[in-house]
Amino acid sequence: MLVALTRAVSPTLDRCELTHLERQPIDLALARAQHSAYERCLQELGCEVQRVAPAPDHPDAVFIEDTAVVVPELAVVTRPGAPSRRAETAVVASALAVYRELAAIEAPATLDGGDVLRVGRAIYVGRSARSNAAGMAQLGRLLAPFGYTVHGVALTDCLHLKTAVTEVAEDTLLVNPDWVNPAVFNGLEIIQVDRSEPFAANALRIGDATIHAASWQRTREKLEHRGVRVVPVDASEIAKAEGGVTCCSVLVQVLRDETGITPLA
Ligand code: CIR
Repeated sequence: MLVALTRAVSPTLDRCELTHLERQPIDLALARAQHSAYERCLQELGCEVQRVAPAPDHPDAVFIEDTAVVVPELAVVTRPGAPSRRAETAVVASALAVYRELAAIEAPATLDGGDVLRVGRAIYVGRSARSNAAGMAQLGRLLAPFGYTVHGVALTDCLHLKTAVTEVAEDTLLVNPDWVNPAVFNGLEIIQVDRSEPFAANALRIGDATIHAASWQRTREKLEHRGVRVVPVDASEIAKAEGGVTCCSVLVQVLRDETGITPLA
């Protein structure tokens, strides 16, 4: 079973962190409706959606992805790069403790989950303004015993690594080549976003389907042409907060047995 942790859209979303975007008005009611539709989409794709406690005073709490990196063997609670976001992690850690051993990124290291892309045993970490070298090194030390290798990836002009690249099918990446060099991902299939849709590289793969923001029609056509099953969702309001479809969930593969819940190896 796949558990998707989510967190409600905060009433303070319009005070979110912004790095590369100008602030524009966010329609809170629409943001909430889109977020609920996203959660329904996760359910329809077979996820058990578990909403953790809301954090109304934390504008960016809906972007739960940044608070944790989960692999089958461990959950690593991050230390987000934006100081305003550091208190978001405690509640997520409690939720994850049900399913995984926990580890944590410790100061002065910083790491945002949005900078971490896992493809098999390769962990790519964006060298962004949010994730520093110490964060990458700590993640590497925590995951090395399980056979993972961490690779730093240079980024330009975008917030997180997963703003620029995500996995959309087995060993197949959707990439914006203006923000990350596709040559870094040697040996993997590459699909490039349509040049007119720079933010279209953020997609969330669930089983044999890929959730993708509905606005990116040209990139969707490219994905479908390559055999990817795309499930479009409206994400206009979180996009104004510099978020995308990966940002709004933390996925945890679990196996329930008679004694309780056990992580899948
Ligand atoms: C931030 O700047 O932290 C939020 N406004 C957006 C975070 C988006 N998260 C993500 O891409 N993983």
